[in-house]
Amino acid sequence: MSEALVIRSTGSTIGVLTSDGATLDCHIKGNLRLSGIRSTNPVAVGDRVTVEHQPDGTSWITSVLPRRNYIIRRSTNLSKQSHILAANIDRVALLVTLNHPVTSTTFIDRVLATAEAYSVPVLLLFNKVDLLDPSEHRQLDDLIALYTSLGYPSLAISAKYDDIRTLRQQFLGRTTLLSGNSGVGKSTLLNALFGRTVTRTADISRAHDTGMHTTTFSEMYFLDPADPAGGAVIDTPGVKGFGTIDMQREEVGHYFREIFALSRQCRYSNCIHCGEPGCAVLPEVGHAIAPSRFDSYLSILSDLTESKYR
Ligand SMILES: Nc1nc2c(ncn2[C@@H]2O[C@H](COP(=O)(O)OP(=O)(O)OP(=O)(O)O)[C@@H](O)[C@H]2O)c(=O)[nH]1
Ligand SMILES: [Mg+2]
Ligand SMILES: [Zn+2]
Repeated sequence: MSEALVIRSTGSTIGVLTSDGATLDCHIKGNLRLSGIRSTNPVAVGDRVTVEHQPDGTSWITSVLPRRNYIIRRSTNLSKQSHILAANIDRVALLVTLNHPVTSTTFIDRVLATAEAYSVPVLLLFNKVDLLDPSEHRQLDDLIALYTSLGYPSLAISAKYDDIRTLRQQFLGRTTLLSGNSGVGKSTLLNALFGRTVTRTADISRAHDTGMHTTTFSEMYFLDPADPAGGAVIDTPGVKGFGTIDMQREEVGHYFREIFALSRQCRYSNCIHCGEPGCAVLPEVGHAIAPSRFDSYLSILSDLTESKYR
């Protein structure tokens, strides 16, 4: 029995890094699926696990050590099944593109709300800025101003063309989960960080202007292979929707920083800001609260209502 770090999850086998620096493919003990939170994957990249070696040469993951944190998403907004994207991470780097493909603000805000719920910091990377026309550049400036004002560090980048040296600093000494829609450039950024091709990338579809789901499983890469603490980046398959996990209706506002701040002045502590008397939030939509943020808030609320009546 030994301890190991999960660095690759393909579904059927799990790649781990053992304490003596070897990589190993493991199977998962069947009873592991029954324990813990209800998710499609009992073991995620970033997990620390115990491994048992069998006489026939196979290795089995027998338990998952307690997680410092994790990021979980539901496959669709209304699905009951959830999936752990990664565990024990220091930060999520969310890649978004204004165009080619379009990342919706609802998607951004759902990821941010989930990260708030699990207390994981987020870095917003607006990628492919080389493709933007002047009016899109203004839109980009507005979004960066909005998210920076909310306390989310936000950078405009071009993973394909930028000199990556400055950006590399952001990834040193911590474990970062790369997330975002398919085709936004997660794997391109990863390759740029390494200065060589470590993983496959592909052009987005010309017909649909969407990604091709090129990355099919999650994998952790170490910036300095000799030093796992020097910085790790987890590349993940692009996701379409980002279903938030089950929460109480009055809890949703806690995960939108500006809504939460104002909600302390609502007359009722369980106000959901949908027209209750004495609400301090609703009158501020379009003023202190960006309409796009309030729309995202409402979209999560409506998921909760729908799933309740199904
Ligand atoms: N113009 C431009 N193209 C980029 C940039 N970054 C990535 N791309 C291109 O976008 C396409 C998709 O990039 P990928 O890195 O495969 O995207 P991904 O996010 O890993 O996609 P999935 O693995 O499907 O989730 C590729 O053709 C890249 O060359 C950029 O900064 N500018
Ligand atoms: Mg990829
Ligand atoms: Zn209110």
